[in-house]
Amino acid sequence: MAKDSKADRIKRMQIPNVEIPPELADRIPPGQVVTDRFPILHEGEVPQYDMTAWSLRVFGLVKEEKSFSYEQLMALPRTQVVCDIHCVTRWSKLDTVWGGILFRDFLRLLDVQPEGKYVMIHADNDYETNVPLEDLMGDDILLAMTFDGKPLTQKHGWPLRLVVPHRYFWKSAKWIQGIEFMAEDREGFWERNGFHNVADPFEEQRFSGEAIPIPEDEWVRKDFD
Ligand SMILES: Nc1nc2c(c(=O)[nH]1)N[C@H]1C(S)=C(S)[C@@H](COP(=O)(O)O)O[C@H]1N2
Ligand SMILES: [Mo]
Repeated sequence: MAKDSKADRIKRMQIPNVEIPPELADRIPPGQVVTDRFPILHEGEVPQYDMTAWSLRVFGLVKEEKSFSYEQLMALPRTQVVCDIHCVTRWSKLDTVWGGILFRDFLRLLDVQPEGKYVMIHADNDYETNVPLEDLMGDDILLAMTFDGKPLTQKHGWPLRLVVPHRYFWKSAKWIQGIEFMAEDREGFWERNGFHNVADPFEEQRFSGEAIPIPEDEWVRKDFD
């Protein structure tokens, strides 16, 4: 891991004394701050796409590799999910409204081999994040196309992003390009760089190394909608 990695910087930050309204207490994971705004966080530049050339590629332990055009995905049945989201940099946003394809429904279009128990999400810009398949089977896991009833903005992942509300939000990859099924778990980008492999916000699984409950307010200085 790099010497002054993001995980190291987060570990060094001071713990603010945050008051949580009692009626929301059980929805806010330890060490999180609620925001009404929508922070924009990612590595690299917002990608631009030629949608006639865009596709979502499914590969790895599937009987048959498949590529889905945007049109094909648009034609699939949609589900709406209302959920709370939690970023490892300490912000949580409650009651976010997403629309898209339920991952579980999408899976029915694929022939995943029985050994394909782990998933790597491939996204721009060379972003990867890993999730066990089991964690993608819930009724709130989306390949999302809309936020608040409108198409995703480019900064929030248009045309397609994953939404995995029960994990820190870095697992909710924006600008998805590929879904790989694997027999063994493999670490994604942040998972290789000091962050927890599982990333359950309620267990405060922020870092792989020492689990120091120290907040970060880095996101406050970032872009918002
Ligand atoms: N492709 C890609 N997806 C990504 C990231 C990224 O750097 N690249 N950052 C993750 C992180 S750390 C967070 S908190 C959320 C932020 O999503 P938002 O910008 O829509 O709030 O995207 C996640 N998905
Ligand atoms: Mo994040």
